[in-house]
Amino acid sequence: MKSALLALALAALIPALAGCQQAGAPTPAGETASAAPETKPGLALADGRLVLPAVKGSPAAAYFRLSNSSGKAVVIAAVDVAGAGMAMMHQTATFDGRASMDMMENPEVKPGETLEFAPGGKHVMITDLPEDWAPGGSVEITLVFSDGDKLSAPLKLLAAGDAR
Ligand SMILES: [Cu+2]
Repeated sequence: MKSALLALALAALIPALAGCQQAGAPTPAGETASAAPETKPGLALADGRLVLPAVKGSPAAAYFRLSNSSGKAVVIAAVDVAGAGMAMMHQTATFDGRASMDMMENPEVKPGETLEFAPGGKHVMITDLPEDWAPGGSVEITLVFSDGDKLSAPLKLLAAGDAR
């Protein structure tokens, strides 16, 4: 009886440990991305890039183009950048000469449309970056759609001055 309980406890512990190691170890750029990328028919994420902050500890911004050649409108429900703390969709707005950021809730991409995340406009703001992220590397972004489908693609890591 006791050993059965112990075996159960161990079985529960092992996946947890494996998860920890995965999160802690610096994953070589893009390796997990190419292993099993999530795809959504008709949806393509192009020109993905993540601009590293000039100052360590500051948030980073990611940009890309999402095109929808499926026959249906899609809604982005959430976004995740592997290895980072938090990723949020923001929209930069200028009002009376002042720039501000608004949270962007569930942007929609209609059939045939391309949604562009670019400097000065829509961006994904990413906090708690791993120490070892450096220009030239690549990380994986995953978009989660309102229907539960996911799409993952690489983001090229760029230095702060290389924003475009
Ligand atoms: Cu922002």
